[in-house]
Amino acid sequence: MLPPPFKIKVVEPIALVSPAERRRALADAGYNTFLLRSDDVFIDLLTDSGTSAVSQEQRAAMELGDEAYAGSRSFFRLEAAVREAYGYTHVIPTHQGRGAEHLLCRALVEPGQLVPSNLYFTTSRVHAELAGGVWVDVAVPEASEPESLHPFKGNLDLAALRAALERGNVAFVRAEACLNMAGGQPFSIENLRGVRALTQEHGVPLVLDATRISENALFVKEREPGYEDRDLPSIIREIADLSDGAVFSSKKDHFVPIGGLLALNDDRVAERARELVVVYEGFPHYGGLAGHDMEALAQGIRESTDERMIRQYVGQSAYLGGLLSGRGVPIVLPVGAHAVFLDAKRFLPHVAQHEFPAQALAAALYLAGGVRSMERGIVSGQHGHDPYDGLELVRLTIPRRAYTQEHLAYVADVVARTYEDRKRVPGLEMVYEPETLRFFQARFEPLAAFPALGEELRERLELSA
Ligand code: P70
Repeated sequence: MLPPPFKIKVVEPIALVSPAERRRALADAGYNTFLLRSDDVFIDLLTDSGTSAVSQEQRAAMELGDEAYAGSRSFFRLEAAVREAYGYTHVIPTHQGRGAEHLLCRALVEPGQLVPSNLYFTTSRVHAELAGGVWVDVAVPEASEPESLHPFKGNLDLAALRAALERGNVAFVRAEACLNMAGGQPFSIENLRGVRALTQEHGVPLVLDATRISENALFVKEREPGYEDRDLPSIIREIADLSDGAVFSSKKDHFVPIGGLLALNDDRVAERARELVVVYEGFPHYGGLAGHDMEALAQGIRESTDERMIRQYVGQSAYLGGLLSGRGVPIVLPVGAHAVFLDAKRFLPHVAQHEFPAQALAAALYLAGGVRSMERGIVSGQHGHDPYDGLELVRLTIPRRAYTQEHLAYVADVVARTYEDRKRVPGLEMVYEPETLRFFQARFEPLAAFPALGEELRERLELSA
């Protein structure tokens, strides 16, 4: 693996608090890693959202922020950057991805209409449903099979999509790049072409969740015949050109701490979205963002099409995944874009799904080594009273340009040690359940005492040092 195409100029101190403090912090957080304070976290792999390092070019661009309420120069520079990278006609900035999802769903979804998509993303689905829509999962079955080596688990199942379109009353079709809930898995361009043909046949808009489009394009280059010699920007553009619009959470591929975009080609839908943005986000020339945020975002978009940058990032997930597979830890394969996903059903087979195995495993990893990860199982996935028997994953998400190989090697040690002691990790009971997006703020209690993973790991790491 080549070294990263950047070096470090500004650093942020981090520290591993003692095992006793971690125990207390975890109990105070109700065994939910979302509720930990970052001061109590050593390696923070909760999310790749808003956690990347910004570049010197982004910092410099921020000085040029034009904070005019209307007609801001920064907006026009952002619009130009979006058009150059993706080609969409209309660009509406929002405070983050869910702001764009909200506007899109309010503009496109009528009560009772269907929204077919590859799996689901939590906020995307909530916004479709709040607008009265009905979410329809049209992912290929391999998306939910952690052991399947299918190279494009982000594909949509064309037969299932056709059936949904033939039922009629479809608001829009959503295709998510590097499908988050399946492990960061790409779709192929061949599949997207098939989706495009079907949506055109039925006159239904195709909207990308393009949050992780750059990594998807890199996987296409590596895995799809005919793309090996193409440059990354042209593959990104080809993907965007197959759609009618896109939502972006710019907190990922665009290397900014805050920001999102709704990009559209249809004049009428864009007009509706602009009517809504002034109600929910701000004037269309800034959405929910400051002028300096838009400058950082415009520059981040340019960096996000740099193949060396994306290759280094995807390489970090592959590196961590390789260390873990090598030590027998069950992970989702192939390793995806932005994270390594542990398969909690195989990691903790003694914990039944109603005892929240992924939540329990995330808690155990924090105790073992101050590593913060995110539950992506029944706590995130169960919706209302619908039964959930889907994936039970723990996501070790890699912030962009933020951690070194040494950090990742330490994470692999923590996970591998926890795996050795897995039989002693208890299940959990949920003691507080919020009504929507419960995973963010739910609280738990352990069904038995957690083993002293941290104390033992420290001894062993010190011994081996
Ligand atoms: C994550 C983050 C955000 C996201 C996404 C896709 C494919 C839209 C959004 C929303 C943050 C997150 C959000 C909800 C639950 C857990 C974590 N994903 N589409 O960590 O964008 O956060 O900017 O509103 O991945 O995966 P935003």
